[in-house]
Amino acid sequence: MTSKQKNLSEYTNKNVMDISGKKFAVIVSEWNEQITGSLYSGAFQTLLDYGAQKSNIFRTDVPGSFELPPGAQWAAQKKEIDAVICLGCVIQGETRHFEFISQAVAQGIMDTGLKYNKPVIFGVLTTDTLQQALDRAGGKHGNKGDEAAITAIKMLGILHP
Ligand code: DLZ
Repeated sequence: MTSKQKNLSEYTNKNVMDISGKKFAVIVSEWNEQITGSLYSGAFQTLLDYGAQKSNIFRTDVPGSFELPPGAQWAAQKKEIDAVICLGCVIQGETRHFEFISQAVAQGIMDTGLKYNKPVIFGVLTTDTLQQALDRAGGKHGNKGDEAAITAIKMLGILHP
């Protein structure tokens, strides 16, 4: 359930580190691309709003959310990349695929961040329905892509001030 207090899409504090020279890799899942495209638009615009250069934002698409961890690892190991943002959307189906994918992706993304000591952000929606995903990809609950970008910036300030 989205908590109003924790909705970083409404985060307005611009007193964050200077990211004009920082390079961001954004790994985007093609599965549920209507949703992940909106997440990307939100993340991209938020990075620009906070001072990132357009030429310092590098998008790479992967087939599904399950492929986000290897995509993140590929990006995180590059010296020039400062932070990685992973965007995906896993929607509950009739089988247990949802649990396997969500768990593996969350763990893989966490492991990658710890391994490379860089922000590697989990911008993956895990919802019961398409409508819940739409609500969180530019709908009534904001855009989790914005939140993922803000989280990357905040973690950069903590890990590499
Ligand atoms: C196979 C699959 C299914 C059923 N559902 C989703 C989903 O809701 N969201 C998502 O991002 N990907 C899904 N996939 C694809 C897997 O992530 C992965 O691409 C394939 O299992 C191949 O490894």
